[in-house]
Amino acid sequence: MSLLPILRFPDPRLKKVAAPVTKIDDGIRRLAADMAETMYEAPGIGLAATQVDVHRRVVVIDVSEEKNQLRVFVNPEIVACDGSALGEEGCLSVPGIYDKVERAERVSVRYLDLDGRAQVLEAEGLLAVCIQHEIDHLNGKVFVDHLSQLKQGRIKSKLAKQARVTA
Ligand code: GNR
Ligand code: NI
Repeated sequence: MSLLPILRFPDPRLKKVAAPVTKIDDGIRRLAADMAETMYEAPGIGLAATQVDVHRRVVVIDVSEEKNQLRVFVNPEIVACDGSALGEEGCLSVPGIYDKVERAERVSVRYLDLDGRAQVLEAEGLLAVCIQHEIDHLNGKVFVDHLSQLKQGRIKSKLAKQARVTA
């Protein structure tokens, strides 16, 4: 297993739209394992392949307290959703920035597991938020894209300033 470098907003590679996985092979299983290791080490509750500069539709999520309930989603698609709620979000690609985003409260997500079997998961709460956040990444979207232009500008200057002091 290996830790993968995480792209930082506003890296233009975060805007790429990921391609569907056509075959679940050892390369995809290896990618999912490396992404899980990277997510746990960060630490974070989710990671999309886009964030590690791999533009394929693969997501890992673990919202459990004990960090022992890894979920891997290949080609995830929201097939139904309802309700809406405003919740505070953060992102490993936008370190130190947190803001409220409106999301569906409940989602049904269809995806393939690592054995290539089609699955449907009904999610709510933090898991539902995280699934929506990760599918946004696969579509080239970061949570700050949901914020006003004014806030996006402030976030960019704050991150640029951080980058200068840590350089
Ligand atoms: O670790 C993460 N925490 C989080 C908190 C609220 C809403 C979404 C997230 S996802 C984030 C990890 C990440 O950047 N995934 O893309
Ligand atoms: Ni993110």
